[in-house]
Amino acid sequence: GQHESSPGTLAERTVESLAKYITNGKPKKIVVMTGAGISTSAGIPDFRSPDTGLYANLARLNLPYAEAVFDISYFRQNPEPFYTLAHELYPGKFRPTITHSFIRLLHEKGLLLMHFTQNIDCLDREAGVPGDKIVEAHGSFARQSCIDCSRPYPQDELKRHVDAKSIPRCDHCKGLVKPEIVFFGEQLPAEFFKNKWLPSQADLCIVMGTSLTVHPFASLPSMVREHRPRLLINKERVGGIGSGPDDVLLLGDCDAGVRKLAAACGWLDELEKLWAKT
Ligand code: CNA
Repeated sequence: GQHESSPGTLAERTVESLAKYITNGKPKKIVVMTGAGISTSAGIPDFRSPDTGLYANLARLNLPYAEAVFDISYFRQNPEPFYTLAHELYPGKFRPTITHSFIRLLHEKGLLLMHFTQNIDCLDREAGVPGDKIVEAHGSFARQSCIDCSRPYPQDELKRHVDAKSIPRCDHCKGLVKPEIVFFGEQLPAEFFKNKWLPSQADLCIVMGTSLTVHPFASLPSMVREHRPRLLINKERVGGIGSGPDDVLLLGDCDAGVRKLAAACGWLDELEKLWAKT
């Protein structure tokens, strides 16, 4: 076939070849990039999957357009749809997936350079990935503040409001309080810009569960240097990954793809045990 004498780093563009590359004893730096698709099996809907995605199910919130629920100028006028959603999605209700545990396993093996995630669900932390190995590119529910005076707001107070489906307001200026998740029209956190060059240092990049449609996150995989393999584990092909001589595709469910890769590396038992303890 045309890949038999591939000019790339991998002998073949297969999971088996990739597993040999990962486990060949030479130190490896792996950058993982993820999105909502790694949390759907935990029960958290993604945005863009037809039928099951949030955007397909927002009609009940009477929004002018689906993205309005995460639009900062819309939120100023009408914070209720966002807080309805926050009530459903607030961390603590969901168990990390085996894909989250796989990212932790990479860390325990000393292979994880950084996990860049667009997710706001904190499931990577809950799976035991340390905070200094995570860039929450779109923020998270871990902090909240006033959208006018920027004063921080106590976590337990916010949680009370989210549970009660009421709208929290700043104690100082009465401005609206919002979890520090990045809305459309808002700047990404400084930690994203501080770390976004890291993919250029990676020996391997693993992209999972993202449509790669939100910028600037979507440009991270293109920062990986030539001849460094890129693996895509996703239901659909995205971001042009799959055409390079060292691109490997595992199309389908993330958890199944991660199990396949772990098995090829000889880590499957270890991974299942790690996940069972989570
Ligand atoms: P998206 O645009 O909804 O894309 C999800 C991608 O994952 C699609 O390509 C799907 O085909 C794919 N996918 C879905 N389920 C699976 C699965 N089980 N196995 C493999 N692939 C699957 O989501 P993105 O993350 O790319 O979009 C960026 C937004 C979504 C970010 O701003 C997030 O904050 C936001 N979001 C986050 C969460 C969360 O924190 N869990 C949930 C919903 C949306």
